[in-house]
Amino acid sequence: MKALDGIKVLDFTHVQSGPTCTQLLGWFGADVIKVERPHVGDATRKQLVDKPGADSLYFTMLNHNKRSIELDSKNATGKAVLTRLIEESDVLVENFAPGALDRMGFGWEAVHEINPRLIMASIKGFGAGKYADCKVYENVAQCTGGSASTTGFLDGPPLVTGAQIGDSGAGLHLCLGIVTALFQREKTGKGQRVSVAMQDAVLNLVRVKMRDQQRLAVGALKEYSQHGAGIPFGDTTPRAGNDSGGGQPGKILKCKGWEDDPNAYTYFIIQEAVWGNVCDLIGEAAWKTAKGYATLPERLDKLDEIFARIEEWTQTKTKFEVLEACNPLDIPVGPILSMKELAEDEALYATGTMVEVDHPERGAYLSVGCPIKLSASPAEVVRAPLLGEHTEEILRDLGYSNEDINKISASGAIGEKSCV
Ligand code: CAO
Repeated sequence: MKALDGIKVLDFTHVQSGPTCTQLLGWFGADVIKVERPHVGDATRKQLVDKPGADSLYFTMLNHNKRSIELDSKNATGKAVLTRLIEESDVLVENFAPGALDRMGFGWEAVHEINPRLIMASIKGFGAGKYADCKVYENVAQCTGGSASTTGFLDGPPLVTGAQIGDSGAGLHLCLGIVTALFQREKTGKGQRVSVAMQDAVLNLVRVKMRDQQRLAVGALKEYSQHGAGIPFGDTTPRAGNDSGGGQPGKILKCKGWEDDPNAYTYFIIQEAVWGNVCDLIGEAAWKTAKGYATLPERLDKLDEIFARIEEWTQTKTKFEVLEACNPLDIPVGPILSMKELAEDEALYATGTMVEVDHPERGAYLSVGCPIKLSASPAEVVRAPLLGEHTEEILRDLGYSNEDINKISASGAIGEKSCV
């Protein structure tokens, strides 16, 4: 048994943000039915193609544990089938451009009337307001949600991050909203709307930078190395490079081999509780008691000098030797792991965080499995569906006969399918 066994999800999502959400629901055990335009499908099926003719990794890695139905939701017969699907579903998830669902005739009022128990969950780029009509992609959300302005180095331009906080971040937020709405429905029997704006999701994830925005009003952000460098702060949270910016100063430092290996670096945190251990490790025992170094507030204007000294030490070790030396001393460090190293990390396969999946068109490929581990509902990764692979099966589940399916096919609503 899986946590969401018996929950039917009508998956009207595409690209990355929505599919991330419905993939999670599938991993938790929901029956996720992905509705795709006949012959076309989710655009990502044919984006970044690495094997001609096969669905791309872009698509397959975001659409595990789903069934696919080809259905034209603008065709009259297709609309009738969609109405049947809505009647049978618990959740409808979509991330179309603003207004697209209304133009199809399946806006909130319409679906709520068809099935008052249905939870309708949507991702848009922005919430209500002046930008509500905009189409939005990942980096637009990172820029408009405050992340880009606070990422990068002080003397460089704003920077987007590789973590897909706009798309996958919005998908995660939406998933939590859906499960919460399902929980509330247990008590009320009623569905509701769940909405997540990508801008809001990003802003939530850079909440600490809004904290710093307010602290600026009362003076310098002393945990930023900018303070020690004597560079004045302006009126907005600055880019802080690799500073932690939190209560425990940290920085990315070079390790042995950095000249040739772009990832021979470690993150190094000088946690207050183990300051003495850090001093002993790098051969600066005098700093433990020296005026200007002994306590964190005294040290804040010397972070660059202190990290430069620690880096002299880290450069004598590989990033893994740094970890081995620091871990027993409770000094938190993080080797910079490349995608290649992660793809080869056996421990991640043992927990199911990395998986190898077989696919009829692609053969075996690697994917990231479910990062949320439920002890009584372990996720098993099932390959992504081919376009329309389950059209007939889903129509039969709805009670349609061979004759019905032939008629639906003849209407053009599901592409060419014939049943004898
Ligand atoms: N049958 C018939 N028509 C269908 C269909 C189906 N099964 N599925 C989709 N369509 C139609 C839609 O109704 C829409 O038609 P109209 O514009 O005529 O109403 C059309 O396909 C295109 O949908 P779209 O506008 O959502 O797609 P797009 O490629 O133009 O825009 C995106 C993509 C992502 C920018 C936009 O969907 C969006 O802003 N979504 C919300 C924010 C979001 O999730 N962004 C993250 C994307 S990942 O980086």
